[in-house]
Amino acid sequence: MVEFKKANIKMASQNASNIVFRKDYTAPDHQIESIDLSFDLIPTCTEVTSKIIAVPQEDRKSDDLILDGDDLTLVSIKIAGEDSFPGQYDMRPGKLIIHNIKERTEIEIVTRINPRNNLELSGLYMSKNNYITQCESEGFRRITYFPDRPDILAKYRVVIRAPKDYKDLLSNGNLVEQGELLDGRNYAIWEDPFPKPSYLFALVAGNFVAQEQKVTLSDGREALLQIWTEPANKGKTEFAMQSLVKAIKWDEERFGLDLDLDRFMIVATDDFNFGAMENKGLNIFNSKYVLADENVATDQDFANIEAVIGHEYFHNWTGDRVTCRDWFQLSLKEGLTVFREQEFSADMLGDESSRAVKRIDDVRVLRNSQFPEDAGPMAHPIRPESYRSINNFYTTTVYEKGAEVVRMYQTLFGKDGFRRGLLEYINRYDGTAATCDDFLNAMAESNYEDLSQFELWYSQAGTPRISVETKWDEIAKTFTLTLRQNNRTFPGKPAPKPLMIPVKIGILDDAGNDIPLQLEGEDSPDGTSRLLILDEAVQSWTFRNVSTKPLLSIGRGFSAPVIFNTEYTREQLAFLARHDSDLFNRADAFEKLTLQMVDQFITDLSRRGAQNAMPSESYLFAFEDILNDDSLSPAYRAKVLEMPSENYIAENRVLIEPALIREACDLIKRRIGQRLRGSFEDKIKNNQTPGLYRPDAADAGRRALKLLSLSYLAYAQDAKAMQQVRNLYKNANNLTDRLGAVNIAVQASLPIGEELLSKADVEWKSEPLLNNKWLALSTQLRTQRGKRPTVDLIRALTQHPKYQDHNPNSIYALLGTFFRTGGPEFHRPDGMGYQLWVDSVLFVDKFNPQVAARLARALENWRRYEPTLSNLMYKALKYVSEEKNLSPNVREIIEHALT
Ligand code: 0A1
Ligand code: ZN
Repeated sequence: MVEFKKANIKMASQNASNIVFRKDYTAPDHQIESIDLSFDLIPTCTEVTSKIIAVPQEDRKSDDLILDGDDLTLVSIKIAGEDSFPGQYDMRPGKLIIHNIKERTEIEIVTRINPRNNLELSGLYMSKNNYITQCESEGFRRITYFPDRPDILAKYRVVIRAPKDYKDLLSNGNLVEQGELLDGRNYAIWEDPFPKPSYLFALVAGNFVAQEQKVTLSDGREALLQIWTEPANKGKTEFAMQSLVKAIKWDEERFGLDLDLDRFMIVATDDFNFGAMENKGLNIFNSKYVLADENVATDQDFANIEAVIGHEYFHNWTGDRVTCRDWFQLSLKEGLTVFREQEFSADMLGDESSRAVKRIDDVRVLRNSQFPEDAGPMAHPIRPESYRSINNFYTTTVYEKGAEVVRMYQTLFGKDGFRRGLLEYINRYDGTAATCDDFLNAMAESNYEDLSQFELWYSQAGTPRISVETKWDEIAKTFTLTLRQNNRTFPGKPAPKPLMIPVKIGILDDAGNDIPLQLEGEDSPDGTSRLLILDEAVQSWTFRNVSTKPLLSIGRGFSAPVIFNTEYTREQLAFLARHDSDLFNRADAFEKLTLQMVDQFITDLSRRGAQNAMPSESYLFAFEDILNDDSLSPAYRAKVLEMPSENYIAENRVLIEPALIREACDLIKRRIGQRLRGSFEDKIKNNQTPGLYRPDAADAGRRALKLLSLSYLAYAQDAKAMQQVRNLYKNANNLTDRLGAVNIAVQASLPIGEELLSKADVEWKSEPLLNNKWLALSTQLRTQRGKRPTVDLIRALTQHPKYQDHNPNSIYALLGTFFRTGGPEFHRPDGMGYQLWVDSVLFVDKFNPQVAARLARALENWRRYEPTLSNLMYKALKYVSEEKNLSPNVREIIEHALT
């Protein structure tokens, strides 16, 4: 039993002055017209000279020009060409204040920074010997003193000087000059014609190879596309390049938005805190979202690359050309851009069934991680009201729920109406910094709609719950639907108001066909799917001419980010899973059916061992029916029949008991594997993808259905399947299959699990992407009786050569995955899992608070766990909270968790 240090010191009280509130926003007193930046790149002592033109605003409150700065060594300040003297400026923590700026003034500031020591990966840092920047959200202040806020839009000119072995010197905009200096160093000068906020500044210096391609834009202009990588990664950028070209074409066609630059560059780096960054004209990417070939990337990675390349490219209009007034508006660019990315990916898939798979996936992300966030201590509206560290608010709420809110405009106004509203927004705010209200108003006004109630989606947190009641009057042939919305209340906040919720419904007759829908008061039926607008606490609708027993299909296509509390019987769910014309809802019905069964298993297991429990015949029938339905694409079948994740099951339970959830899932998979052996074997046989590897949706779908089938058989400890897993690992011509095989072996605790893992350890050499995949796979090893606990192995792996202890990808792959998905291996009653969490959070916080804060979030929902575990989690959180030098990032997370 681990004893966390005694929790007897009072938690440091929140320092109110460090909290930023949305209501406190004031416009800047000075704008910055332009900035000339010059860099003398030296790893431990880079000199940065910044010449800004500050312009006082007429309605200013003060003549003080306030500049932000963090971790900078100030060398000199010149004001209007003269050396400054004492009294002209003041230094405060994090600020440099220059007094008396009453007219347009040039200010030159020289600072020194240490990129080599910058392990936070914010500002200018080094990845091996390359220089990289990351400025969103507040990294620019770690490069020079500047008003580092998104509503300051300036023109940038950048001079980069570097030793002669640095051949590639990149920044935003156009390359105006490059060459060799007298002392033999190289230099390059870049000018960005578009004014931009500081968070979009980027600089990259190093030795790279570039894949290049020219595209002709819709207006006939030609643009140069470049993807820069380290030489060792040459040949792995073809897919990313194709994705970029597709994204450019898609934005032209769908929204009429053209690339506005002559040159668009992407750089890949292994050292990056997030996925990628939309710096104007110079996107910087985590290499896992750029590099791909059949040996380093899985089908999922290929799909992710297309999505992230699209996402960053789409930011060029929604983020860069129109940016955010302040960081509370983050969802203005992120929710919108995630929505655009989702639509792009869906359009690239084309057919209805693949689009449904994409929608199911996106909704699973939302339900798996955003719903718990909205129900937990970090709940916030998509436009938060306050923060201590804005970096903690790059959340699934801001991104994914934000995207659902944007999607609802399209659901309300149709694709054309949405496009009209988006273009109106861009027209109104091009070249400026806007707010969520601006977006809503542009949408409302261009569609002649009053959206004042819709605005509540931006200010109310929590997932709305809607109770559903139906009544069929057989004689009158009417069907009445009553919806009641219930929104989460927060102590100290005003009572929530009813939201405006688009609810798409259909009604099935007893043969499973859609009934034509005719509301009371309508002369004739109109269509078989209807969009109802729920905008009161309780509302009813009555449909006419419903002559056979009806069954409601509600929230088709997931028309709003809400939870419908329905009371379907098992038979009704099975019926919907078989017949609903809406493919999303079909999958949803099947998922509900599975969740009901899991609940039953958990109850049985906790009461009486119940090792003989069996899924019901009707469940097995529905399962097999879908599995064998060749009218459904393999990808869709694989998606529907995949067991819900343990986390999602946990999310749906009142009390979380990780060991029981694991036991129930394993048992169910074993039973399904035993009972449906023939059908699974048939799927394995008929879903081979011979020949050259292609990452397209059709082949990927076949691989998914084959791996799913193999997995169920493996859980049944089927001898033939074990041999197939081994052969698949050995003979696969692609990583999806190879990794799939190890994953199955490890998760189903096959005797060959450890053997395959050690093989992969040796065979997947010297490739960071593969190292991380291997680390993540290792976290899935199940602790077997009498054997070394997985948690010990994870701790030991932090010393493994594949693990880079300062690299975010490594940390997320090993520790992040383990804390998020480790189930009972992490949630151990002896506290060893939480001890590793404490040690990791504290260790990482010393050099990278952003990454540490993300790890820290793993325990925030501690209150929902069984008492033994929640007690230990509480102690672990308390222990971390007592660390005096905790970063504000981690402190914010821990304090939220504990209050
Ligand atoms: N704007 C990027 C995400 C991003 C945010 C913060 C970062 O560093 C702290 C890096 C990237 C996007 O949405 O793609
Ligand atoms: Zn984004």
